[in-house]
Amino acid sequence: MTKLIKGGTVVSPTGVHENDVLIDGEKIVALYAPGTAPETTDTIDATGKYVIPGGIDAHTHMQMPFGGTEASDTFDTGTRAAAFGGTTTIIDFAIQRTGEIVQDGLAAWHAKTAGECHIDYAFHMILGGVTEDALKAMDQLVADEGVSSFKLFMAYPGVFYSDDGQILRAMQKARDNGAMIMMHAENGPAIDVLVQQALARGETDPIFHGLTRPEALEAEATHRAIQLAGVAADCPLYIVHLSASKALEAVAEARDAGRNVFAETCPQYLYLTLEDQLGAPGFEGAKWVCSTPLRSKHENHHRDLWKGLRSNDLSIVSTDHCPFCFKDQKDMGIGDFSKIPNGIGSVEHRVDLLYQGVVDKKLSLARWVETIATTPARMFGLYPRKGIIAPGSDADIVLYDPAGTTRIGVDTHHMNMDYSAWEGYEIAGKVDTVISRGTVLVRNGEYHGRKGHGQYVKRGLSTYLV
Ligand code: DUC
Ligand code: ZN
Ligand code: ZN
Repeated sequence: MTKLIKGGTVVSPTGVHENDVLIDGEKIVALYAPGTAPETTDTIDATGKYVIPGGIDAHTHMQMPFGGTEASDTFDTGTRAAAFGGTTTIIDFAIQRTGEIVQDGLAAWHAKTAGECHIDYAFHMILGGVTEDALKAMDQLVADEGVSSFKLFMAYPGVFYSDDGQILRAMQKARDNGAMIMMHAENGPAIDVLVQQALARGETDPIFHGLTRPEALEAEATHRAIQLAGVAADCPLYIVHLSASKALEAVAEARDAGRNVFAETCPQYLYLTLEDQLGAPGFEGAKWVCSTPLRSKHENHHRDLWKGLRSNDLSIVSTDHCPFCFKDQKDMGIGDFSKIPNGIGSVEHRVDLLYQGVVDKKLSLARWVETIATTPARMFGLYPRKGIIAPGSDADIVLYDPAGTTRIGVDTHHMNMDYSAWEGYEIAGKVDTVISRGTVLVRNGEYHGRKGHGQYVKRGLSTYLV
């Protein structure tokens, strides 16, 4: 069964071209100069639209157990919402809890996802305990399971935390088997001291979540992670959810030195602030409690992060989608900010929020596509199957309408959340059509996809290393 996407403007990391795209079954088979494609009965008119590779969100936490509750999007609701927003692949984090066998943690994520996803999915593995067995399991996951990246935490002592010795051992293992170490870079033990001191002073409002996680403790941990990866013979290192200028400086310095050090940021760190959101009156700020935290508008974080995206010191924009409802979840922290479950939900809005950066002349079209689709695929071993519009690649394609408008709000979003962290945002652009492996999931705002369409994708090693 062939399908022709006709009359659109194909955007790739190398630029913008007028091309018609021929799909056969689940694959892209050819690109044609306008008017030169063979006749097909099934044609999608893309006149006036950008034709881009389906978005890849490399950092999600669907139904993640956290902070005494569970992230409110299931794999069903979260991947459907992702599809509405132009994302056709997620990489979610399977979890090995401390004391648990790594493979059991992975099996639990396969059980949660089987038959539930609307779009394709892959896994990173969170290591909650770097033991001899866990180190051996890293080899097995890379060789057999299609899991080629492992997340460690310098934060959350007593939950996911790894000390420097454990981190170094995991990095040495990754250096040997080719995997990527992903790092939550915040100095958890120091943060915990600040949290206890704040609570003892009666500082319980959500804004103190941000004030007890200062930039210096993100920058310090980022720097330390980079040094440890250097000791592990330049083990590939990827800093997740980077939020602060000084952490970015540490990444930029390593990259200038030619190191295999990479970082992502998330939309919340590009648009939202400590004062305006986390500092909202009363308990309202809980909606924006996430870690790393939102940063001060009186510093230059937004400016620096957009610049980092242009210069490729920030390679990817992921969401760290970890939604909690306000009622019965976020409100667990009334009177004690440290009990607010950490996380923001944005999986539906990443493609739009980054397109707004194109409209605002902060990113080129090519860089938009690169940061939301192509580099995630290359970084995490999905390329060229995904992340590019090219013959042989999966037909994961989004038609994006630059003349459209997207209004974000709880009444219209598809995520399982009782509020929107982006309420009232209006984007000068709109997802028009979403295609996953040749199947139309979204067209003209209507949903044609189904639970179970999404398949597990085994990943190879990163093809982004220097
Ligand atoms: N940060 C969050 O905001 N939520 C889940 C875990 C994390 O590191
Ligand atoms: Zn994290
Ligand atoms: Zn996360």
